[in-house]
Amino acid sequence: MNIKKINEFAEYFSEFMGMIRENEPIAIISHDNTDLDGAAAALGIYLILNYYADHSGKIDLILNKTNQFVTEILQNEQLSEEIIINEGDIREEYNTLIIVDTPYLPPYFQKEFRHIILVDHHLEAENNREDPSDLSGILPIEKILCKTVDSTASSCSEMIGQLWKYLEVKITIPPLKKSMDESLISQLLLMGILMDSSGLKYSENSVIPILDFLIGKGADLPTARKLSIRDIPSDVKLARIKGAIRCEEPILIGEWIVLITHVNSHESAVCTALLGLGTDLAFCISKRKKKTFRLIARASERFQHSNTFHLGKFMEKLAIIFNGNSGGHKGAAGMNGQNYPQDLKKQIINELKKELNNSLL
Ligand SMILES: [Mn+2]
Repeated sequence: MNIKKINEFAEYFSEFMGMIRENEPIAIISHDNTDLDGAAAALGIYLILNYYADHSGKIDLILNKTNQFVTEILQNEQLSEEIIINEGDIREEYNTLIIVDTPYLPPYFQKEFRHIILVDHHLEAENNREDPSDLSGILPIEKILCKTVDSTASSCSEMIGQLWKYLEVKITIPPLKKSMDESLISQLLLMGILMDSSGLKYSENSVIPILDFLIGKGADLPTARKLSIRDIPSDVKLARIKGAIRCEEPILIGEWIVLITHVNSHESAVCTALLGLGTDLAFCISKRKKKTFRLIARASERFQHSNTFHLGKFMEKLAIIFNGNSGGHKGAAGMNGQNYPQDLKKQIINELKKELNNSLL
């Protein structure tokens, strides 16, 4: 069954909740290294099932590999008890697996399950791969009971917010249990929306009624905004400032501005900060032991979309010159090399000019 619209899905989901048989365990999971959007969406589904499903079997909310930020929030809000964090506590098999915010099965989830319900806002898995022939981790299609994939939604949290809103109107009977703190879950969903949409920058108009609903449930916009801002650690701030101070004069190649600098650590944060200053290409070197060095580079969005220059490929060339290894993409790449020469910056810029002039032709 392939349902795309969230309201059709909500209709299906309310029927699903009426049908689930007792004592058949359900698992709710998200992607590895779960971000706030994935965690909030999973918590939202958990709340909905606990509210409305006449189900006495166990519903397991499994978020065992959350990122640092989410881990801190879940601990602060004392939500850790609701959630299975250790792989050892995951049951051997589930009747239904509800997976949110990813079209891939996380590698840690190697348990048995009969059916899948998917709620996601990423592109279809098959279109999303760099290598389309690599199907590892793709959800087994034959097990998918129902899926809703809305790539116009800027977050999975807003899809779950809409599901909740729809059910609240549709299901007129009072919720079965009111044990979970709905203002807390609506707050987390609001934070998930803000996080994935970059403060609503990528949102559609349809998000507004969902925000209104969540605020009605107790979410608070200024609080969500405040909690979503993470302070940058001091060592990263210092590296960024030192990186900016140590920049050579800006180099102009065609219309593009290039900056090159050096620090001891956090080179990628330095490069990102330099892009924030307005440079198009940022390079940051750090000296390592035994005359080795590491070079990180980043390109601005506009630069990446305006020519064929590929930072990853450029780094491959530098890695050959400096006897090292490299890796990366069009807009972000790194390499390490040996025999740090005195004029390293000059050599990098010379190579860049050759390469970039070819791409600009
Ligand atoms: Mn997401």
